[in-house]
Amino acid sequence: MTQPQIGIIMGSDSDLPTMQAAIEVCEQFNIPWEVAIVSAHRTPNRMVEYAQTAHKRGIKVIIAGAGGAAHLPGMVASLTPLPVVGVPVTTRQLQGVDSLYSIVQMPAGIPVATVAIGNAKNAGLLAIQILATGQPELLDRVQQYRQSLNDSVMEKQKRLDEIGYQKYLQNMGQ
Ligand code: RP5
Repeated sequence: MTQPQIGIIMGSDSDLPTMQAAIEVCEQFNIPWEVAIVSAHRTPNRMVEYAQTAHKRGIKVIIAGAGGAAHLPGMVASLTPLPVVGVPVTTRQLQGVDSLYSIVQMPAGIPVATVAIGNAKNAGLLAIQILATGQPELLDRVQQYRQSLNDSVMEKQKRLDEIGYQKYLQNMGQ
């Protein structure tokens, strides 16, 4: 089994459908990952253990997702020298604004790189880009990914020019 380089953790299994997108990015770039349920409130000792040992096990970046009183990313950041990417998970009552505010407002000295509410895909990409600073081959693949985004927009423009905006909207189901 290859040593995981990206650790993906979340406060509850109810966060997994959101965090799945980060796992998929790791798989897309063929970077070994691990996933764990680590709750700041329900398993505080496990959180401390995970955060203090991750770098010793070869993890290079931690992605931490949590919702509501989302203390996991910040607390993990306080316990690890690794970069931590925080994912605010959408909540029913406050739509994830609570999670965002909990994660993003870190005190100076202990940063968490916070992505948009529910955007675990960007968390995965950010983790890949952090890794890629020390891996030229991975950096090339990030460039290729960016080129594919560019190509897909240009394809859409071509189709828009060909069929016009009304048909384009119909094809979009609007
Ligand atoms: C947080 O509480 C978790 O990150 C999750 O987003 C939220 C709700 O957890 P469950 O009650 O669904 O386990 O700690």
